[in-house]
Amino acid sequence: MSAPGSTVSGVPHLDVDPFDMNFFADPYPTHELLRETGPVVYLDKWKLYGVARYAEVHAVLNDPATFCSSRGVGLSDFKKETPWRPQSLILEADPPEHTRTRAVLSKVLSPTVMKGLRERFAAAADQRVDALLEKRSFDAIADLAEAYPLSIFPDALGLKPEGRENLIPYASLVFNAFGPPNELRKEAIARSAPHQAYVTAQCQRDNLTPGGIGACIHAHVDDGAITATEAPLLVRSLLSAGLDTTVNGIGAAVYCLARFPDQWQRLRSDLTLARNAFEEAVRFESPVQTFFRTTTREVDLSGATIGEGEKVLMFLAAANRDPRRWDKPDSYDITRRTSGHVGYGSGIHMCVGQLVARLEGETMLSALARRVASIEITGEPKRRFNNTLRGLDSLPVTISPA
Ligand code: 4IA
Repeated sequence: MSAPGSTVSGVPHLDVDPFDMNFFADPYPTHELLRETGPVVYLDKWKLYGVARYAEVHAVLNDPATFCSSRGVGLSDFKKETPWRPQSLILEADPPEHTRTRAVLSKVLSPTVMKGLRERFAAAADQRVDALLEKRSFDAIADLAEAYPLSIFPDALGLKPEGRENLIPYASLVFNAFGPPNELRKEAIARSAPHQAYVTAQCQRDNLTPGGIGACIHAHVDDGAITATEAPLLVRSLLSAGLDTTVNGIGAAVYCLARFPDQWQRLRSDLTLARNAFEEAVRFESPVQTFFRTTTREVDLSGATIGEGEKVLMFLAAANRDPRRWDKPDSYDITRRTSGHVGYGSGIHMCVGQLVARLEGETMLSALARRVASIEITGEPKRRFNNTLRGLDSLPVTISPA
């Protein structure tokens, strides 16, 4: 006999859809329900297991042999369905294949490479903030969170100027496609042909400027680390994962600092907090909200039995606010010890571009804190709906000079 709402394997079922608009509008009550219902839950709507507590999210991320990525990190199981685009050689791969491709991206996004980018990023951030101080009133999403990464990241990769308007729509498609076959996913894929064509072409060696990160990936063909067929797909990973994520991360940070003026003043009085203020925004808002794994065998997870070939949805955002792990989880505190948050994942797949993200976040928040006295929200923030990304579509603000 099993209790009502419970299966024989002891996993409680919930009737919630974590991919619908009402959920996106305010996910926090549902995150709490998911965490408090049990360490593992089953969501009937999409036939998937869910984990929303920090301990289980961390455990799943750190057992890649049991919870694999090669069957896709979206709802679609690549063993049963053809992927909507050629499989990523890093995100959607397991060891040993993953280890080799990861090493290449790790090298081209290393601390040494960041040293070469820092001055350019800092100058572009200062320039962007100066331009915004001229306007005083602007949209913090379009004019700041999007404009700043767009002014540095495509150049750092070595993309030609034409066609860059495809980058954000392409990334938005990638993140919608991780979700279930709802309207967001179906419409994104239906409109995807021009964005896919653009990205595929820009990943070719001939289309990447010498000295850029894209060209550095191709250079690893010459030393035998990867093949000429693999290189364009690894460039594609940076085009997929490197822009919309930092747009939403910077958007989250500005939204936090505008909503919590005490934290803004704290940052202004100590610029060395800029990097942690960004990191805390990544914990607090979790721009990448969720990810899946697929079980490679039957497994016991915190007392729940999960069969082979099941999809497990990790609620990174809920783990990042789990009161079992965090003091005052719902407070944005720029002096918090943020290490251990899973906003960049954890384990062997943990964000390989995290140093670029942090460099962008730090340079922008530092530029703002040096030059701006106040950030006031002057209109209704509008949410942008995506199956994986959390962020705003517009955030009207007025700033005053320091
Ligand atoms: C890829 C998780 C997200 C940031 C991501 C998206 C796409 C890829 C990697 C990571 O295409 O490899």
